[in-house]
Amino acid sequence: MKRLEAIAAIHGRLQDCIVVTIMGAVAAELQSLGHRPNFFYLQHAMGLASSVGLGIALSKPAARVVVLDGDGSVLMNLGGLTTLARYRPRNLTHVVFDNESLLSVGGFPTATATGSDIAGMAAAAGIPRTATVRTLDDFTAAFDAALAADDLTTLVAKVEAVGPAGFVTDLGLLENRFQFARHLRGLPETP
Ligand SMILES: Cc1ncc(C[n+]2csc(CCOP(=O)(O)OP(=O)(O)O)c2C)c(N)n1
Repeated sequence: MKRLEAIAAIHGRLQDCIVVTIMGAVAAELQSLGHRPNFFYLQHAMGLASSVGLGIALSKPAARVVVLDGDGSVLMNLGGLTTLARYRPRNLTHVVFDNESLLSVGGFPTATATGSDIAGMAAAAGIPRTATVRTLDDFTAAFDAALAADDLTTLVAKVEAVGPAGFVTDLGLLENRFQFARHLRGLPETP
């Protein structure tokens, strides 16, 4: 499965969610499929997309929050999994695209290439719903099930280590930051 195909398969569903991505390849791929004011690309702060998603999910319980993460990023902030489990926001779906690689900085292998199991670590941290999927059909079914389940989910999608040719887009960091903040301010705080 290619990550771009996986994001394309759920892009329609993301219109109605708050979406936070990590930097680099994922951010550029999502933007290439169509940017929305409800999409925020967390540039540079590697490992903290799930933490930003957690804060938004807790402060906007009526919103459905989706984090698009990477294996290298999750491995840099494993404590983030325990914090997610501790607060258990039922409106948060944490997708980890596991390409077993730090693709955005040259493709060095991560520990998942030698067997470390992110879904297993998420389950051990106390995240109630976890799964690992390897095909596009399984990914879309598991993603839809996560949205429908209304509980905290970490969904690991094993994907090929391929990405876009470049990661720089014409959406400036500050433009994205202010647009996204305006979007959040317009959302209700209670369900
Ligand atoms: C604290 C910190 N260290 C290093 C980097 C450089 N960096 C940017 S993207 C990236 C790799 C991210 O890997 P992963 O989450 O697996 O996503 P992928 O690039 O494979 O899509 C690295 C190391 C950074 N942005 N921040």
